[in-house]
Amino acid sequence: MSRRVWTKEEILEVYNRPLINLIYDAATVHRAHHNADEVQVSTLLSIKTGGCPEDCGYCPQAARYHTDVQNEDLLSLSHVKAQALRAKSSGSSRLCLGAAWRNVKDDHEFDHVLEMVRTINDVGLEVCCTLGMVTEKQAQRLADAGLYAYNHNLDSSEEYYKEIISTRGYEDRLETIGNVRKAGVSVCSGGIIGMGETAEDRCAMLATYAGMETPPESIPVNALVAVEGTPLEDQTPVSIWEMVRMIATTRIVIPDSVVRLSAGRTQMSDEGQALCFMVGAGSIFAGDKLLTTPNPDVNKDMELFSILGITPMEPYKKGEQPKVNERYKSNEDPEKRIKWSRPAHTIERNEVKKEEAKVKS
Ligand code: SAM
Ligand code: DTB
Ligand code: SF4
Repeated sequence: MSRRVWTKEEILEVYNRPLINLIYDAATVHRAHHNADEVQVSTLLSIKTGGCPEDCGYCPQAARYHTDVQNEDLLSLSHVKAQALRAKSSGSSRLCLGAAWRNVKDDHEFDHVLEMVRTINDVGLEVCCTLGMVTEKQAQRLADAGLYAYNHNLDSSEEYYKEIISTRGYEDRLETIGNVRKAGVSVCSGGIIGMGETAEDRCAMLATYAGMETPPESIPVNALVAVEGTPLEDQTPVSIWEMVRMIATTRIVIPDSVVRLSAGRTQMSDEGQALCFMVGAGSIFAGDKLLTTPNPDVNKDMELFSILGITPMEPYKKGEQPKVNERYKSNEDPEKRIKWSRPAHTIERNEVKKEEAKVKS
């Protein structure tokens, strides 16, 4: 069945419907396309924190803003594995690794991230990464290491984006999303509300997503977390009604994607979050920290799930577990991998040791 094409104006009409009707319409669409009593839960882990060269106006990790974020180097593999096991035991089906990078570089740090991806995939959790811009080849390497999803947000409309970020363009973001898609990795891409944008900007961003050949499988809707020291520190927090409108509108115009109720939940009441689930939110980030800012306690989230009769979704409910490609089991770029040019070559000393071991056993 072909999908409906939505113009920005049509989406705005949906967004501006009387709220009581919008809630009903979105809840109806949600139930026609999804299991409304199941919510997917992801844990976020900042694997490389702060010191980012970009100027995203909302971000506490940009080096040029003076926030309280302490820079941290890439985490160790054992730390990441411990966090993966912890996330799994607390009910998450996905671990999302975030790095304060402009883009991925083909260096030893990327090799290390590939190791992290393999390790988490082995633990039986879906693995998501958000590492900035990626080339098609890098996205393929992540896929071959067992990556399930990649997060890269458009953040706002193309027009308003320019007010928020100057160090890379909307086109760059679209290109990364395309590269992820070509690598066969599930796309997670959404935006932030509360940055001073208009309802038209929010709907224009949704029109871009709805118009994609394949819209993102996951669409995070973040409410700005206004962090002291960033250019957006004085933004008035969005009301819960705006969040409900945004989630409901996303639900109606992109019915098959999973809408993620993302940053900003510490400011929301249980009842407000319940409305978000009602109108179409099908996933959340759990754990007491997002990347650098606070998030509700996971026990509190599970209590709310229990009140609402929601169960956390099992991993791989919406897609198969990625297979690790044998060719990429080594850290090195296959094209640069050194070939053993003397396979028949033997070293006498080693042969003697082998013989000695045989005699002893
Ligand atoms: N550096 C990578 C990038 O920009 O793609 C990955 C990490 S970045 C922190 C991921 C996303 O987090 C951003 O695109 C933005 O949508 C969201 N984000 C960052 N700071 C935020 C804030 N203060 N409030 C809400 N969302 C935020
Ligand atoms: C997304 O859309 N929201 C998450 C995730 N993708 C990476 C990040 C929210 C970050 C909020 C600010 C912080 O904690 O630093
Ligand atoms: Fe850097 Fe990502 Fe923050 Fe932008 S959002 S400053 S790219 S960490």
